[in-house]
Amino acid sequence: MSSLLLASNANRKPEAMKEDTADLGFCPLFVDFIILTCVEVDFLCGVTKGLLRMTANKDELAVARRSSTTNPAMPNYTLHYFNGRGRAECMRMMFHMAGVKYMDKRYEFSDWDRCRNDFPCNYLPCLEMDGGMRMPETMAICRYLAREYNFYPKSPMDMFRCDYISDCFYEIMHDYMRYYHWKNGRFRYNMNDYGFGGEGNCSNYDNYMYWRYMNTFNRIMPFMERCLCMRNNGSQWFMGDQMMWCDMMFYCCMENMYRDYPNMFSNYPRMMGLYNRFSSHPKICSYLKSRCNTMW
Ligand SMILES: N[C@@H](CCC(=O)N[C@@H](CS)C(=O)NCC(=O)O)C(=O)O
Repeated sequence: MSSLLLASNANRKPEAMKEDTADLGFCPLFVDFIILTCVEVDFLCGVTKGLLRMTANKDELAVARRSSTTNPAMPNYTLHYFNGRGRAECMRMMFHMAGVKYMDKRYEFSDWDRCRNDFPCNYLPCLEMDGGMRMPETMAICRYLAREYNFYPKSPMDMFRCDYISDCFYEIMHDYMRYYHWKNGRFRYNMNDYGFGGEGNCSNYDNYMYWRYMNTFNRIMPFMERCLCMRNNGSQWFMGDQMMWCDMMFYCCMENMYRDYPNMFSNYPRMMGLYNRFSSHPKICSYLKSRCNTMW
């Protein structure tokens, strides 16, 4: 940030700079405002440094202002992800539950190498607004949507609880997804293809990745079962009598594992109940019936 400001000041005449600093302390040029606004956008959206590479333009600034909670006008969303549920499913669910239209852009693995440089951090999911800013990071996107469409509780303590529950389930999903990636973070398009991604065959890698997500699962699940019981004796939702984004995260993170291991909830009866309650909720049920049927 400071180096960017220095770079913009470097184009100015020394006299002008002297005047500015003498009279006004610091007199920013137009370009400084652009950079500052870009940083403000970056900050507002919780986006990492990678986005600073993008040049601010009118559209981006408009997007940043309009998406503020003080202005209810709805941006046009494009959700970029692969042709699977994976990390994007919770976002699709929130869009559906809130009745918000969005473009569900799905990439085939064969397209990915061609497009990956167009995305911050070179991974998906990514939420694009009005064809302008592209925001990375699953949890940042989910939190943003939950805040915008009222799937977040109101009090700071409840937000905290809703966050850690969501984070715990995402932790399990992250390790599960990692199992389907090479060590270098690239997707393993073909699961018969073992190894470290360019480092030759090594089934130890698979054993380790499998052990890792099972270990994470076993550490987190007992606590989540207790957490569920803390409100309404676990007979409703994680936050009590209202479904929040942590319930959606729970379902989306568990779905694939549950297909792989149908008895995974045998030690967690309250969560088994929640899973069934969630999938039979009328709006969710209609979503589950209408969505694309994919393997993962
Ligand atoms: N920290 C990111 C990780 C995202 C991630 O790893 N996405 C995978 C797909 S699930 C990906 O895009 N991999 C890139 C690749 O295969 O090249 C998040 O939580 O959103």
